[in-house]
Amino acid sequence: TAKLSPEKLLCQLRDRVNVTMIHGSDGPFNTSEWQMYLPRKNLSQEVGHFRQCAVVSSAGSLKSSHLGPEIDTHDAVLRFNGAPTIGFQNDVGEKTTVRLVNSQLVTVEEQKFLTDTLYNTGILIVWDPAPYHAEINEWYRKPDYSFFANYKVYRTRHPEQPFYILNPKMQWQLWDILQENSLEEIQPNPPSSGMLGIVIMMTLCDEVDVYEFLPSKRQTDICHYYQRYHDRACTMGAYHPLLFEKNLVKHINQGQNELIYTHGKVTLPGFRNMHC
Ligand code: NCC
Repeated sequence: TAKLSPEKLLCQLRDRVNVTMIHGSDGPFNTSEWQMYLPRKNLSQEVGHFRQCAVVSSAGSLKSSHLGPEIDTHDAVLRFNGAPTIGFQNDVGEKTTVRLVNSQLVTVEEQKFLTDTLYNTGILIVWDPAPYHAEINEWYRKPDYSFFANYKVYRTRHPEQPFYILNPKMQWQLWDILQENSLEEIQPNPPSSGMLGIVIMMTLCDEVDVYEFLPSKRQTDICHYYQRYHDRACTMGAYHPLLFEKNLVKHINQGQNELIYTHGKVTLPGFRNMHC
């Protein structure tokens, strides 16, 4: 269904999706109070750049995949929300370099973001659904979840751990490209953490292997590899335009199709290695 060639689509992603983190010099965050909480270094100053990266979805189809050792050979690994490694190393590996979490997880008490040691490894990035192409000021006054308070608490307790707030402009720049390349109208909700994480890693890495975002032969109604809960919407999408995200990723895959079936694996180029 995609309208552009894979090469053109990759260039659109590179040139139109601005992957930045909120910095102390940005809009309403340029107060002396916020300077105490936001990381001083920007993300690329913090991590430099990576050669081979892995993005590990949280899908139930990772169960019994034995992909752990392969995932751990990457220089950097990105995981999502509360996805654990302990007890699941054989299927998902044990390395966590970046963890992308949504603002609901950071805000809602029951999610235990402030106390679960799962969150204390790697670089954290939080994102929050913003109104379509809203200015940062407008979003700041009315975020989808009021995560700023817990962000500050976490930063006070773990001042050495890099913890970024994703600039909310990115989600709609990406959504516009998803919409332009789909024949149907997409629900006006931001992309999933999965899709955001893939594009974040394309900015930091030479090459990105994504696991079980496109489901393998192990596809299942089990939502997460770490829970018993069944829901097809986890794979197909309900709130997030997941199906459209997956079509787009399939279109730009540079790996063999067979590896989708066997490993749930797609390979995407990093933006720095693309010639547009
Ligand atoms: O489930 P979630 O996503 O944390 O999964 C992370 C990313 O993995 C991909 N995925 C997941 C399951 C599956 N069967 N197939 C997949 O492809 C998706 O790309 C997904 O984004 C989110 O995107 O932030 C989401 O977060 C959860 C939940 O908030 C967190 O896990 C914290 O508890 C949302 N679930 C609910 O709100 C009930 C989910 O809709 C989106």
